[in-house]
Amino acid sequence: MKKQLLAASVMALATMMTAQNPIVNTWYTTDPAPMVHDGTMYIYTGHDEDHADFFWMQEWRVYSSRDMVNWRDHGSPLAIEDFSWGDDRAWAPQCIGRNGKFYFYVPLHSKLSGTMAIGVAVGPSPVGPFKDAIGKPLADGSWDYIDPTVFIDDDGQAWLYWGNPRLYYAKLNEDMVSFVDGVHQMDMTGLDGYTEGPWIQKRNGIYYMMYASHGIPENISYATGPSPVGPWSYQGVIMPKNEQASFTNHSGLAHYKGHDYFFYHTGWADGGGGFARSVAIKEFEYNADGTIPEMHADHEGVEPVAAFCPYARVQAEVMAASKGLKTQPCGHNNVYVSDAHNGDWIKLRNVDFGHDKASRLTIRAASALRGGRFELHADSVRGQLIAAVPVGHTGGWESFKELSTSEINTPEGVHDVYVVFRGRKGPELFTLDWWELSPKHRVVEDGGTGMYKAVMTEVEGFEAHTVFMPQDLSRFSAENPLPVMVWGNGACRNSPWEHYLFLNEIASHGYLVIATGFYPGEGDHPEGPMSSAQQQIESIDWAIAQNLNPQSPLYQKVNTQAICAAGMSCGGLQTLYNCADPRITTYMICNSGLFKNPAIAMPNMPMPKKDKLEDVHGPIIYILGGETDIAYENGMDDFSRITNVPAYAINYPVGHGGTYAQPHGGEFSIPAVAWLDWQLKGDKTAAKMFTGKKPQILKRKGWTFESNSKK
Ligand code: FUB
Repeated sequence: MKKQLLAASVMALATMMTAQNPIVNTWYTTDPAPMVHDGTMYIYTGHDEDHADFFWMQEWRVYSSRDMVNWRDHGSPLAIEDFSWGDDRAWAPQCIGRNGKFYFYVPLHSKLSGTMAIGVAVGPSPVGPFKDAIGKPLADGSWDYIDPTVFIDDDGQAWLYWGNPRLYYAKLNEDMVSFVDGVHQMDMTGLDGYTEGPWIQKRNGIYYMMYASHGIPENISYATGPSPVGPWSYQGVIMPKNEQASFTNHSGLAHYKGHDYFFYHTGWADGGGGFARSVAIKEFEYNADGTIPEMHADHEGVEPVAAFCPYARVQAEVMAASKGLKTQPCGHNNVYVSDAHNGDWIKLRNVDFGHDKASRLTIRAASALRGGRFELHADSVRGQLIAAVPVGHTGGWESFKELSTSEINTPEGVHDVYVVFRGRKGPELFTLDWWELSPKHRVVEDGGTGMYKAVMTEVEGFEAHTVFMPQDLSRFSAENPLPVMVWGNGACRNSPWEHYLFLNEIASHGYLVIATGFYPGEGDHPEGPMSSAQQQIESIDWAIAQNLNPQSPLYQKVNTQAICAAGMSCGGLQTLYNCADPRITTYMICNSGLFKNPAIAMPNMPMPKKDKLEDVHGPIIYILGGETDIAYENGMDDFSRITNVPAYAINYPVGHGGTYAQPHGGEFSIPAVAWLDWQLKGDKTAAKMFTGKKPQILKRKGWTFESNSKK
């Protein structure tokens, strides 16, 4: 018997570790209503209380995901207390956005009528904070009034539907919180077996009314029609009854990142059942004629539609699965993980470490008792240990402390990840707010072809900059310091992902290269707002500060008298915008030049006039992509105007994109390194690339060369 029990619990654990359904294991979640907003899938749910014997539900909850498998718990931004006129039964909700606000429609028991009513809350974001929008019910006075569903038709008319066992509807005014012409009863013809839980959607001009049917126990069925009010034609059962261990079922539909999903609820979480339900998801494809196929509840759930990045702060309440844990609110939209005992865990799926490494793991944890040990494992609860952090007594379950370790064993590529709580058997160990692997660094390619293998790194506290430098800084000193290049990106991107091979190559020749913009994770192209010219100035400030800071690994290793300001395309304009900075020694303008006709510039590009060139106070080189380079005319025009300093223009016929993305930055890296070696290190051999009767650049295939210097 003992053996059987053990086998059963091992099986249950194995299912928990592999199953994606139900999607939340910390609390019971019911009546899912999906909403896609701004690239994120949100699910609004009810919440069955633990150990309940009826739908004694007190609050609504919100979860979100960008990959469909790792779900963030946003806690409960709306509860019965938010409605002064309500006192019980926080049943099936739905939320929708309009004009920058979010309208959260809910059924609850009304103190005013003693029956059920429909309320509406409003908030500034999908996760609230929400407040009762009108201080009274939208519709009150009937036990039928449950389960609102809402949609906005293509003509801008919003519709609200609800009801059990009859279906009601109302047209919403543009304000979303009042009705155009009162409440109407739907003609139920074609809505065969209608019970409750309506879900309305429009697809390819067809209106779909999906609902729980023939209950209880309930199927999910649907009908279609040519208008928001029918007439409806019954289409059949989508999910048959008795398959998900809960006598109710409640469904929603959403299209996200090219996939179609069906949301429902089950009694499958630990201790689950008819009053302890949990949300599940199934992916499906519409049939060619627009009908919905029959589906069956399953434990497998859905596959990820995006990779999860482990290098941004990971909220502990983001989970693909968990064992033994709960979540707790702590202020608006802040949630932490609680109830952790020895062996409990959180799983994250499809976590992409790429080839980046982290230097530190920081966690935010608290304990009112003796704490325990935070462990991060790859692949399984006992898989490769990535890092571990001991947590001691902090004075309370919400007395959070940041704790860290620098012993990190970062795996490569894509893995599932487990946060495992370890400690004494029996007591609660510690609460966890978040964990973070930082800062990132990566050896790009083979570290570069120069004498000093380089590394690309993110620097803590130096927001929106990426640093490339030799890995072994012991080879540099006050006698042999690193010259500096500060770089602005093409299109004023706020990440050097287009140029990192080129920049890394330069660093491998013994340079400290500081690029404007966020560290580019592998395959990751951070976009965000455009960068500014000021970020290049911050790069110079940072290099100088490092040289003066005894705590910095670059202390007394930076040649602050040898600084090249450089940039590609828009980054070249940023460089020329900054050209008067007296700390700049030399300039490298790549695929760029001041606009002869500023009217055709991109918005927010710096657009100095041509007289700005008078502020250039050191040797300057234009590295252009030949006549097909969109910047060719502007760059060559700049070059022809510069007379007060040595100026060079070299062209390689590849167009505006240059060769930056080729291995080691391609052909452009050759003159770039030679220029820096000449200008910042005084290397006479390197100078030959640009000087003499036949500059060596002309011995390389494809290049043209011009100079204003007689030498
Ligand atoms: O969750 C309470 C009720 O159960 C809902 O309002 C119905 O749709 C059913 O799921």
